Amino acid sequence: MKYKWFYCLFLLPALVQAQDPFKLWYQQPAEKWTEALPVGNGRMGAMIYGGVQEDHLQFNESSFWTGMPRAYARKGASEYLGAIRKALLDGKQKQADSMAEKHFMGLKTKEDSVYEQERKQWLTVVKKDQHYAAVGFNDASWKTMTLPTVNGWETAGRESLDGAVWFRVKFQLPKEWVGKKMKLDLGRIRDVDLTYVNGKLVGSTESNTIKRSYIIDANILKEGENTIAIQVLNFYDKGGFIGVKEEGKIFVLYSSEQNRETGINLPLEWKYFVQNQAPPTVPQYQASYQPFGDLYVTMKGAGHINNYKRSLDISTAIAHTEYESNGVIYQRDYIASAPKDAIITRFSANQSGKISLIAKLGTVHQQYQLKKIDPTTIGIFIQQNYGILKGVAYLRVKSLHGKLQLFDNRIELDGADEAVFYLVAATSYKNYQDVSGNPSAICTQLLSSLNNQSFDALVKQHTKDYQQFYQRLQISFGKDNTSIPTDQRIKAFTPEKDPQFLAMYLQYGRYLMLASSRAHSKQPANLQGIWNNLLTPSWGSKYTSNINLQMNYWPAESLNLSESAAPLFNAIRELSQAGKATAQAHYGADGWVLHHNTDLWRGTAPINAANHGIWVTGGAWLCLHIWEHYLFTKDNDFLKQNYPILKSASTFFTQFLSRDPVSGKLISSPSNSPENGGLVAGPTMDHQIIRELYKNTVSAAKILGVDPDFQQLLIKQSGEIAPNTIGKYGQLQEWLQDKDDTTNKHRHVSHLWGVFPGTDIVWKDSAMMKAARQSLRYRGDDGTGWSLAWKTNLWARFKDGDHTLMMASKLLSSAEEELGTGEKGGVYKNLFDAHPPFQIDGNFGGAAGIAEMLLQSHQGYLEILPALPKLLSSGSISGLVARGGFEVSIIWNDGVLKTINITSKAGGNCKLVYGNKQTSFTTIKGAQYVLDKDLKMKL
Ligand code: FUC
Repeated sequence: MKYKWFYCLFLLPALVQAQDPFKLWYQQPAEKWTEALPVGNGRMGAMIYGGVQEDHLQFNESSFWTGMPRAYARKGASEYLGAIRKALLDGKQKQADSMAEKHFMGLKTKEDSVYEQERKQWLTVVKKDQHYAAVGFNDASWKTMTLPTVNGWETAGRESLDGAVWFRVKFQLPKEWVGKKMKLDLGRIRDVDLTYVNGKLVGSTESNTIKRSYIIDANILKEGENTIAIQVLNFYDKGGFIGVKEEGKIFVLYSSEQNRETGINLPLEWKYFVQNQAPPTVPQYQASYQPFGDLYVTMKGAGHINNYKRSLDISTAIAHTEYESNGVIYQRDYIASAPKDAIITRFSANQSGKISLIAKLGTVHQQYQLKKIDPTTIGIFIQQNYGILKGVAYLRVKSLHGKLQLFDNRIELDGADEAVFYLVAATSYKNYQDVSGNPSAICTQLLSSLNNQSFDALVKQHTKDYQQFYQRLQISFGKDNTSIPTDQRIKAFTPEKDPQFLAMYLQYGRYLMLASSRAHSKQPANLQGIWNNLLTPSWGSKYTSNINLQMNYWPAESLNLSESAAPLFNAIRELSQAGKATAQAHYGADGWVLHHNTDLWRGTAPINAANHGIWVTGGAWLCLHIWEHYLFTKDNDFLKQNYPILKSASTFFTQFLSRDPVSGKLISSPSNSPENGGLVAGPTMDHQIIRELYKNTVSAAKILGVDPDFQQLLIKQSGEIAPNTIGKYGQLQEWLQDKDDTTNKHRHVSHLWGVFPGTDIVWKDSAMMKAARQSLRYRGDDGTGWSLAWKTNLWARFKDGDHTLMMASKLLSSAEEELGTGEKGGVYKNLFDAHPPFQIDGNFGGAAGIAEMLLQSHQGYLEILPALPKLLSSGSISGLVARGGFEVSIIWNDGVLKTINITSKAGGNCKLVYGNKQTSFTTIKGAQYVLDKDLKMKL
């Protein structure tokens, strides 16, 4: 019955269907960031716009964050723990919340009271100097800005500008308006404005939300030229004139007796002057991931263009742009090489001497220097406004023929046959406690390791490296729609017409994983993977650990990219150290704890607000990834190395859990059911996670033969934790009390954690499974990107293939509404997941969910095609991985299994279930087993 691998090799070609490379492609350059194509090597990432006259690569480096090493836990917080718990048990949620808000949140970069003082002082200084408002002030030397700046300074060439900025404009008052009381509308201004007309203060407001509308007395205005001067004071992010969304008139002056439509438009070109750009820094709970730099390549003399195309081949990880101009075909290839840890791009043409260009480095950070490093290299040196880290990037050019000149701020090349650019970047970050790195030295060393190798050789090395992972898994769902560009394909997508798009989405998830999380990067994929162009990205582009960070790694094991989880394990190890201080300060407990967010500096204390920041099971959930890595790989050394992390996490809960006087059960308090319902005692999700942590810690201890007493303690406590409960609507209760609101469509489905990704609720307890399913029905089928992805996985675990497919298809719908400017959960043109805005968890969770339809292995056996939708009735997949260390290939046809091929990577027993059939056999490490639709071993 046992088959050595060489016996079965001949069967493999049948399983792995030949297919076209998976490509994203477009007929026009990217206009928006979410149209640009992402490349990455785990540590560096870039977004490629592919413009003809000017190409733009916006690039990132995974350790470039704001902030610095510091303490996050609030000493003395634990003194309030008892009182907060008691208030919750007494039903006084508001009181518990305000006490927690005051005494239990983690530390910010500075205390709010200190900041208020600094802010007051700064305002006094900058407000003192108002002579810029005078009518006679000469503003000839000031620069010009077009207003409004709807997205803040960032779109007006004044990125990262915080501080005091003066604006001036002149306008003509018609004769017939003289003597009238007027109104001046300016829209929203961030954060404070002092508005003057002809030197007189007419209004001042401090608010991000109030639209400025000021009355101007008749005696202030005069016929002919009048002057408006505004001092704008901005403290953090998106300063300036941000709030004019109405069509038609923007800055309007009108008679106070009439409506604004009768008014005159003020000019939109304003003079401006930066008076002071050092306001006190705003306190932050955690740091933000930062953009690094930009490479701009301007093509000299680009004429009329034909046949433009840009693409990203995810089977080779090569991006490409090409077009024809004046009979010459121009080509650009881009790779993010992991072996060389560099982004490399080649500009070439099919005729010699046609490459003439100017290449420049830039950044959205305000403090930077440009410098020629050597005859073929320029560099950029960046200092952040809000952090300690320095960033350095070097750009080296290697050209074929032509005239090459380098200056501090640019590379100029004329009449060359081709140009290859090597871009490397590094920061002074060494680890979360050490920022003594030398980024220039790292850049020099990275460039020297390129060793003068040809572009073709580097591409070959890159492709080989990438494909060793990528090619492990192949998938086909049949029909596709690749003949139309990807932006149109998204709009045309239905699973009937283009099932292969779902296969591509799965592979794209794998591509993004390899691009944003590789062992050498040390940093896990954050909320945006590795790609970010904003100084103040949504949620800081950090690591939210109440679903998002974990979801990023859902596909890592099952989709055969186990090595990509290495940065996550690195982060967990560091968090398990950093989280000890929080466990002590906030709970007086041993072990480690992580709340709902973390950052580069491994903050573990509660942040944002008591109603969702005090949530204790972020670290315990991360421990599931350690255990699952073991289950999928059976790597005993890994388990041994990481067991102390599980033990320490469990230790925390053995001391943290408290007794509910009503039920007598152990409960988690204070906490919340993310991010729904506020601060409570005993949310269901926590109990599921803690039970799972205990179970896995006990299993690990048993395998390693250690800690028998501790095992007993965990087993005993586990039985005392408040159990899952079915409520009055047949739902799985989200809280201790039966208080679920069946109309609540909240994006988090936290109490279903036990169904997926956990295993606290499985089909063995079909009543509980059905209650969980009922809860999901109540929550509905809509959601943010990641919420759709979670629901995809849940419906797969409920074994409802058609519902699963419906959810996955929603994930693949266009995020950009046809009409208007709205966005919803779905995909952007570059197939990035939209929360909205862009958040990468949906890409990863969605990829995992598609696989979950085809194979599940969380119940102690491999279930084949557990949730196959009717519309995916024929297909094949090879290289899926199941718990137990089995690599699985499946072919199915007309909704029926045809063949399974299993490679045992660790030996051991293999139990298979397909429909109502099952079989079980002992495997030998390295051997392959082929079975038919009846689960009979094939000869
Ligand atoms: C959690 C979610 C939000 C968002 C944020 C990054 O707080 O509730 O929807 O995804 O993380």
